Amino acid sequence: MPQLNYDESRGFGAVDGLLSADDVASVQSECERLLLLPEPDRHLRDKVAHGTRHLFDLVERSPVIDAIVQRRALLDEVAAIIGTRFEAFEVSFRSPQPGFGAQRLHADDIPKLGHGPDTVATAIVALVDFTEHNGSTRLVPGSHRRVDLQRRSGSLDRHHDEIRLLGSAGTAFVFSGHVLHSGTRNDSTSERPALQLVWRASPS
Ligand SMILES: O=C(O)CCC(=O)C(=O)O
Repeated sequence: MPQLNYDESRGFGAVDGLLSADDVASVQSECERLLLLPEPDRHLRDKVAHGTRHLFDLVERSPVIDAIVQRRALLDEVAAIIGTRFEAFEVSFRSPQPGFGAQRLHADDIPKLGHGPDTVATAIVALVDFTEHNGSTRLVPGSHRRVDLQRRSGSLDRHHDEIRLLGSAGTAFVFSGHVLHSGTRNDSTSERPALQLVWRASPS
């Protein structure tokens, strides 16, 4: 049985050191390469010149990132949230520049009404240290068990129980997709790049 970090009652966990410093540098350079592609070679949804830069469909576009998404330590955490049968639904890169990145608290799935297993798991893999000030992800612990809060997805600017996910570059923050969470405004002087991964449980 693997040693898991996911805390079921709070709806999240962190895998410290999922990526080594070399891995972080490789992913960063892959993303920089894709951000610099000429327009005809870009993905239609990519946003390379926005305040928050995005790249999409990275499993198909980068073997380096594909290999990271397959790491056992990550997939074990996902399985603890949504069971052992799942597929990656979104593998993207999100990088708010200074002054950008604020979002409302939201869930990555519709409100969960019943007591059955969660159906969506999300991971944010930090490509720089996540600090209080550089647009680190926040979440509301336990909100995956609060339908009243999930129904307010996209409408809350803040919640008194919210916490920041802080850690070193290479940490993977893994949470139930039903947990209210969001990016925050990057008040530092550098970009805050991260991989954003979402898995869905396969229908049984
Ligand atoms: O980048 C982050 O910190 C979280 C982003 C997020 O939750 C989203 O874009 O839906």
